[in-house]
Amino acid sequence: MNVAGLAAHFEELVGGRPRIFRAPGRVNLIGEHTDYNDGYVMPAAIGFSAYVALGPRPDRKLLIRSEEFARQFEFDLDRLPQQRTGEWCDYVLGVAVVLQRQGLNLAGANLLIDGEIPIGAGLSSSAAIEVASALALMSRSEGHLPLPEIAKLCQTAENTFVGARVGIMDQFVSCLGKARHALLLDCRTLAFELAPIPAGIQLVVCNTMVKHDLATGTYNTRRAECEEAVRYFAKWNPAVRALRDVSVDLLKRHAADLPPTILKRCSHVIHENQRTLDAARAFTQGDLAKMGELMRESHQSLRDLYQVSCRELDVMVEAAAGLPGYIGGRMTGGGFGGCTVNLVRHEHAADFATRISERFRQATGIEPQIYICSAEDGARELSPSF
Ligand code: GAF
Repeated sequence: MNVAGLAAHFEELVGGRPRIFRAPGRVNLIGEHTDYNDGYVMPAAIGFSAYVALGPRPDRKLLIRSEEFARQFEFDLDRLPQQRTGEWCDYVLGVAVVLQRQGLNLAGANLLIDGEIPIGAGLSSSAAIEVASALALMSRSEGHLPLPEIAKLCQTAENTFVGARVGIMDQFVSCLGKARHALLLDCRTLAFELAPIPAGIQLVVCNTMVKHDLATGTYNTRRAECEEAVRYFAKWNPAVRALRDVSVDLLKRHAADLPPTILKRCSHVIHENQRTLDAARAFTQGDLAKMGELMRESHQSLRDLYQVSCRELDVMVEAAAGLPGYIGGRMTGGGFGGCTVNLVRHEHAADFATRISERFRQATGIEPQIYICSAEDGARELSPSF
């Protein structure tokens, strides 16, 4: 449904012209599973978005509907559930709860949510719904928060309410992404730089159609493994607060003493941080060969050391090799399914999409979806100009 269609449907269901808020999904070019280790990431916001249409209510109720799910939810703003319901509305409700906990006085509203980001594809449909909901709900309060604070608040909602211990990357780039740029983010300080995507390069996102679900165990297990490593290194150097503080040298010195699994996890994170900084430099200098090499190394490390890839993601990465215009690619996002991201020269992008689909289909029997994307702007209110 397009934005005008969403507004028309809102008018039909609820009456009155809504305000509409949009927040994009993202693709991460490099820097995977580094955000919750206080490290570096380099995502870009993409053209798939979540939309929230909002209209005021005279009472203190929050009515939440979706274009995708039949069930609708009604809550009393003075008695919002303080624990997740296990339903799709948790992403919106969690944001409302955290806004209230931060002292914002919310007012009654009807919300209609629409999303075009494939769910469970690792393109951050949840973060986009959270960010669009935060903008919408804040528009019914007197408070105003800057975008980095909104990103943090949405992350808190996902951590404490939904129960997925995600880092800050997805919410941050959904808020602050910029058209034609990737965003190099220091996840400790939230300082960021925009890295222009070289002219003539297209982001081709290939969906394996294998769904992943962050709230289920393995993601949180990886976080716990990183925390175990931090506890170990902090015994030797109390300045170590996160894997970000562990140098390659320190890692080498203690490699023999670490349990093998923990060694693999920290090797990935520590080298991935360096790769991300190197990639940002390569990108800015237009050194695409270097960028491609770093993306390939990142994938291998995620596959062999962090162990968050899966057969279909590996097949999709291998299927890109040697195709005309291909610069580099890797799995993107949390893993265990979802998408790969590929840098492809613009003039070859359509052909790349056709040929990688064929190769993937032959190897797996699965019909993939391929999205030829560009980097887009972060979240904002669309109305009244939509
Ligand atoms: C998911 C999480 F939401 C992010 O915070 C990040 O950890 C990513 O997985 C892995 O890099 O998208």
